[in-house]
Amino acid sequence: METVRLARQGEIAIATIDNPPVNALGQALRADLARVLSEASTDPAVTAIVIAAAGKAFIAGADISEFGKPPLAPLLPDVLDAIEGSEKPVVAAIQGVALGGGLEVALACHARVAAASAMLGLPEIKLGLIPGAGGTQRLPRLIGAAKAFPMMLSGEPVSAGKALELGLVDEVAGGDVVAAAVTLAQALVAKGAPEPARERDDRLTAKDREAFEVLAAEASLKSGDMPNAMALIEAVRAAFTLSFAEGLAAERALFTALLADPRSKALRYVFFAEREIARVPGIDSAVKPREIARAAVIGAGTMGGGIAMCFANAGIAVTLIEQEQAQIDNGMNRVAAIYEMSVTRGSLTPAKRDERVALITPAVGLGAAAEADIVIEAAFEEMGVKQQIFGALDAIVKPGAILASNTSYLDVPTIAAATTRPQDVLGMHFFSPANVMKLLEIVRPAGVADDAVVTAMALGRRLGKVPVVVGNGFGFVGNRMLEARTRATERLLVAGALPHEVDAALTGFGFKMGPCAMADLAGNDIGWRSRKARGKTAAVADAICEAGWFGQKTGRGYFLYPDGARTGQRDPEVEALIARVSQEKGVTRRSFTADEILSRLLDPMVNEGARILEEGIAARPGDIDVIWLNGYNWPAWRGGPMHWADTIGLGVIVARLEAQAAETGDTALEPAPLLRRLAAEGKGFADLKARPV
Ligand code: TC6
Repeated sequence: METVRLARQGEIAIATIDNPPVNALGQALRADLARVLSEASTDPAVTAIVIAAAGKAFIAGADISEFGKPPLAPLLPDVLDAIEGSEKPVVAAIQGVALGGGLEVALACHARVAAASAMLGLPEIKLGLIPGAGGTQRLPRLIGAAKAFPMMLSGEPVSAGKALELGLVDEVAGGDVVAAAVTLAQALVAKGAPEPARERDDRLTAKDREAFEVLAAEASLKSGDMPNAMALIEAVRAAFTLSFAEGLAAERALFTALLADPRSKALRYVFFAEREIARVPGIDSAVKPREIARAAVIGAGTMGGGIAMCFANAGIAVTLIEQEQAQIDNGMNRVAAIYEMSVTRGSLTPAKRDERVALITPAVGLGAAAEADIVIEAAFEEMGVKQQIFGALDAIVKPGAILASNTSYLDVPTIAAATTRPQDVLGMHFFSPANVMKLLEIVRPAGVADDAVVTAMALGRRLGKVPVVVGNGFGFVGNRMLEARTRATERLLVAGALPHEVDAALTGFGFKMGPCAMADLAGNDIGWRSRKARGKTAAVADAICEAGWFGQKTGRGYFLYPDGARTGQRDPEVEALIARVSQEKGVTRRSFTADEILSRLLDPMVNEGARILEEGIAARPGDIDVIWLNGYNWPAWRGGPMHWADTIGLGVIVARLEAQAAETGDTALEPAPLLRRLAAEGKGFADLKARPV
């Protein structure tokens, strides 16, 4: 099937790209584009060419799925060279998004017209790359490096209006963008095409260079673990120091090196994993969501208030329900205070704040949930409490309304059993703070209707979340794996590591926070209570709680937080307490390297992930990775725990787990059968097929 159609309007040829879903520049499209352009260029009846596109995107960029495979001719830079070298003016008619290679196509044209709603950007940085088809050379020539560099560094697209202001487009079309591009093409024929970007140097002034170097110096300080910011600086600098052709070659070399970098591979993997979650195995893609116009949230604590804010932020009316007036007043005050903080910081206007607060109706008593299309329960984490609420809701809410629990650990079918409508009951597990965190685990218990799950997914997306469907089981996916890491932390502390060493290993890996600082932030008493309820112990963590050191809120936990400090300091008393626990357990403490700590923290998580896959609690390894990236701050360029395990090699993980299991006698560290099988077959998690949860 041809991906580019050629039509004529008088003397103007119109090449319309049509390569659903987003006109990505795969090999077929590149070849068709090159062929069509050549036809139009050699047709004596044609005086100018418009490149337009059908569908929601002008061009979403290179086909990311081709990256990492042998390059197929014609290469994009060669196609662009032909466009720019055309003797007949070529005009881009941009509608929807022009991203990455898509914007580079437009930059190679002699002029650009954008629809008012178009968005233009070079997001390669987010994939661990830099523009690789001339973007770093053409954009500075068109708008100056001081403006081009921040666009490429942030990767954020700009609106058509902003693009006009920058000089990136020549015109914003009031009406039909193709018609406007045809008119502009005719004008260019009459007065001669403008200089192609590659021949321009008027923007590359000494002042522009100076401003760019200031920005480059700032960016290099912040480049952290990503090599591409430095590569971007080098490529943009080449626009000043090298000829256009040499600059292109330099950009290409940097781009090619980055393509092979494991950090970029991980980010590309994440790109597809985050889209894959929308396909829920076992549920037909034709199943339609139920309509959600009004919501209710039960419980106006930190979690419930945050969830209500998610609805208000998405423009959905929500009733926030408590048992007593004083509780709902407190909850509403908390919500108002959070909005106020955003106003003070300048991220929300007072008018928007008022709009959002007005969407939240406070109420006392479950009766106020009667009109809701969905009810989300965020009450106390105790089965009896949940069952009572769901039983009562069953008699109140209208037929077809979804009943969701925000439980983090409890058995969702047992909650559903308190109602007469298990087909409408599922879990919607938000993460704290609910109005900020992107992750949403949607728990699909046996017996829930497919359209209820699809509704929760669609709603999650409306709320700006990353919804992942998981199976029912203690701690679902994220918290279950977190518990494996928490147990690993305790083991390490008893064996000889200190809290700051454990945390440093994880922050060195790329996490923003280590497990000890995280526990101190969340409150050590939470885990303590949960352990006690389940009859579990953790000698170090329990002793810290018995001393009343609950974390930041009490000024000390694993670390000291004098005078309300947010960053902890080493606490000699805690370190002595840990040494005492080791002694009581008869353990001779030894030191651990950061690498040893890391594998002892992460390998058990991978093992738990393998069990989760075996048990059908997660549909795909990618779903687990998306959960850890969006809910637990796993560094995106490491691709998530299951991807990370694949990069290490499952054989290595199995050997390390076996050694740890033998050393500690902890059978939970024995490699999961699935992990063993994949390792024995020389495979990775990426070889697994999706299965229904
Ligand atoms: C580059 O251009 C480098 C050039 C140098 C060359 C030398 N490739 O996100 P959605 C698929 S780097 C392949 O759900 P939306 C996507 O997987 C690239 N596939 O839709 C999904 O497929 P599925 C720079 C792609 O409306 C479907 O399209 N460009 C690509 O929420 C729909 O996607 C970017 O980084 C692609 N480039 O958002 C832009 N893009 O249905 C990346 C999309 O089978 N893309 N797909 O799961 C985006 O930001 C968004 O997809 C969007 C559309 C804004 C275009």
